Amino acid sequence: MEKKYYNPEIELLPREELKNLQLKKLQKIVRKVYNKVPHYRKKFKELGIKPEDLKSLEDFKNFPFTTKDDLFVDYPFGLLAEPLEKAVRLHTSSGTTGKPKAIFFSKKDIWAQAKLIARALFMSGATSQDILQNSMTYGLFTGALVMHYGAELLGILIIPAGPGNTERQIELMKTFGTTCIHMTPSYALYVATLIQEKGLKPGKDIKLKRAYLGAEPYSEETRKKIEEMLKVDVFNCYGLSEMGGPGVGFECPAKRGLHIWEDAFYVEIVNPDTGEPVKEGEIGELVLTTLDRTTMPIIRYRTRDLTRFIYEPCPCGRTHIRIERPLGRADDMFIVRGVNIFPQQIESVLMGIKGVAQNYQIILEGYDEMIVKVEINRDFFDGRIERLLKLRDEITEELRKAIQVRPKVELVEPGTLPPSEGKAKRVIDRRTL
Ligand code: DLL
Repeated sequence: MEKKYYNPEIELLPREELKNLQLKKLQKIVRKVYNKVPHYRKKFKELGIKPEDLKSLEDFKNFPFTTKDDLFVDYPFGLLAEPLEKAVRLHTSSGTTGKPKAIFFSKKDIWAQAKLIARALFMSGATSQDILQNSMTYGLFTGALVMHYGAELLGILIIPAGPGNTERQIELMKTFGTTCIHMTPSYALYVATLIQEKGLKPGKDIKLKRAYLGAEPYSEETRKKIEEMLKVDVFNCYGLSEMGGPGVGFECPAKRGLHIWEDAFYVEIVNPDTGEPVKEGEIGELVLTTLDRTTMPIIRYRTRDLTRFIYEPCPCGRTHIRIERPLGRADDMFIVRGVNIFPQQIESVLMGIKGVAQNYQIILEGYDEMIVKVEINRDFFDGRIERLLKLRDEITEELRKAIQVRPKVELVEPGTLPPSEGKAKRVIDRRTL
């Protein structure tokens, strides 16, 4: 019989047993950070809490959060729970301001994360017969290397292409018969457009089967667009450097939410303002705890990412909880004329409109003016102005319905806006407010 699960004992573990396992691991990790990390000990003391107070999972909500700021206390080694010599790799993640977050991995941490990735790739249907072109950035960013190790562990042939040089990317795909790609969704849209423009036929000239897309938020409409353009199955992959990089959450073939590997992460969703758990099914901030990390365990990390739990059992049979595709970070939200807007809302409208190409940009300027620049398909520039005006009106109206603000929409030719090879910068705020 065909093996459906990479690690059935864990992936199908009944929830009660999964929770028991989590409690045991949490008790260990809480003891470890209390004993080994002065900053955590101080935080525990401030709340008057001790590791022994963790008797049930319910008790865990009384333990302190870790925020981004905590990562900068006694920077860069302050949160290490083991001597530095145990660490074998450093990854960083550049925040919006100043110093990058520094995350250290021991050998054990590297292979633990690789196993989670191998499990996730297997879940998507990948096997050692696949060829994965890894077009995330190699280097301090976790995106490429962490995926690389996981794919190798599964026996996949990796093409460590890195991002950019799209002509070469396509040549690699053609020459070596790439079956899977790993990149950001914004870059995938760009690559797909170039493939189309070259007149290459997906399925014939390019033999892609799956695209693992993550590292930034994207909408269901974008997924569909990429799936149609490249004739692939797109799997959403979520992660963050603080939790080891990609592979924290991953879609299964049901493609309805991302499973979080709960044997490796304890997951909560809280109200971003109060820090209290949200009501069942409500959107809130994802809070994650590493259960297996040795060198730099992090408890109750406030990711700033907004999502909600999906509680229904998954048709794939896995018992690990699913989250809705992350909406973006609370920080990604911007306010125009008093309305809270996420870039993903705009993307979702644009990518659902026929005629819209792959790239767009949101510019905020003057006194709360919002301009949406949209690249549209080349065949619209055939001199028929009324067609262009109609499309512009349609986009404006659809956006107004979705976000309650009427933006100024500017249509531009494909290739006008800066292409994204990694995480796209969608919003440019030049307001003088
Ligand atoms: O982006 C890790 C990663 C690499 C994930 C490759 C997936 C694939 P950071 O640079 O630390 O790490 O950025 C993490 O990016 O908190 C989210 O806000 C956002 N993000 C990552 N994946 C997704 C996704 C990597 N699938 C931050 N959907 C996270 C929405 C995502 N947002």
